[in-house]
Amino acid sequence: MLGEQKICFSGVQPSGNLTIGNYLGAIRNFSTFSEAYKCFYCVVDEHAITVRQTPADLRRRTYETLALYMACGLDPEKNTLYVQSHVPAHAELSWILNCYTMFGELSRMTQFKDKSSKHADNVNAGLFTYPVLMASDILLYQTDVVPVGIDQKQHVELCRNIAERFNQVFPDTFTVPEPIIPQNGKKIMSLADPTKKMSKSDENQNAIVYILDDRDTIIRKFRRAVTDSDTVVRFAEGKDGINNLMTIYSCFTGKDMEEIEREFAGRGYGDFKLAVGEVTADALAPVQARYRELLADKAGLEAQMKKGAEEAAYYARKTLSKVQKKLGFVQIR
Ligand code: ATP
Ligand code: LTN
Repeated sequence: MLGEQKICFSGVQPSGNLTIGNYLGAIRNFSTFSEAYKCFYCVVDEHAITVRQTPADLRRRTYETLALYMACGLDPEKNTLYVQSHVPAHAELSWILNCYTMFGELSRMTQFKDKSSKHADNVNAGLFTYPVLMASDILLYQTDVVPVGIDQKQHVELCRNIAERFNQVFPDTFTVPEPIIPQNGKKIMSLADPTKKMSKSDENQNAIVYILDDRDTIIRKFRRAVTDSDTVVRFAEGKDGINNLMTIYSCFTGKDMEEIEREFAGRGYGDFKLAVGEVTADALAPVQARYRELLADKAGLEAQMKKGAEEAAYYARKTLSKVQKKLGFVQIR
């Protein structure tokens, strides 16, 4: 809470092209909070460098992620949209919270285990303390709700533990946040291996549908999606590929699983895959058009970054000063 206002915070890494998993699990839901909450949506570039990035790509993707936020319906007048590295308080609080986070709890994070096996040549300390920076993002704004996909639930729970631990020593410092996970779309699976999360850093391009893929590419990728040897469109255990496609279809059409089963009764997987591709392409077309306009205006995006960073820094400073004072750091401002 900030005064009377409830706060919503979330972030996306500019670590690759955004997928329909990022869209359905997170970004699409962000605008639903804009009326009832004060919302902060951050492009978390400092998180992205926990794995190696090419500087020119990171820079370009930072602009692109901000443009996509706006293209997905986030009005910069109603939401604070900004870039993490533009607000130094994130990194400052992160150091402090490192000293209130246990080695054992960080060792249990499944994302750390996954990423350290994927990047075995670069298991850096930042990859390990990643969730502490994420906790700092959230706690700096006295956040009440954090809309994320289910893969981030464990990190939000750790953030709650850090906040509670700190509040026990220094009462009333942080609001303890709740994760908000969508019922439908919380974990979109890879099209190539539907037992794995669709991830923007997957090397197999056929596994991923990007928000910015053109219509033909989207339809082709869905046509190639791995399913099973059955032929009936039915949501059931053991049918991971079809379950995933039905979930995507349901997210884009609003239809529930029974309606979808009825709609495709007596029709094969081919028809169904084509329909999933078409509804996805139709839903993404307006986002893509708006995105292109926004990205063409680089100066406009920079002005937006500046305004967002100033707004965010104002609130972030307040929490950081309060924390520093409580800890016994000498205040000279
Ligand atoms: P990477 O693959 O590089 O780890 P990521 O896409 O998992 O990246 P972020 O860009 O930081 O990570 O994720 C942004 C948001 O998208 C988070 O809230 C995350 O939970 C959500 N998200 C990511 N992938 C999926 C998915 N496949 N299904 C649903 N939500 C997802
Ligand atoms: N770790 C998140 C991205 C992220 C985030 C946040 C999400 C960084 N800081 C704060 C919510 C709130 C991920 O999706 N990989």
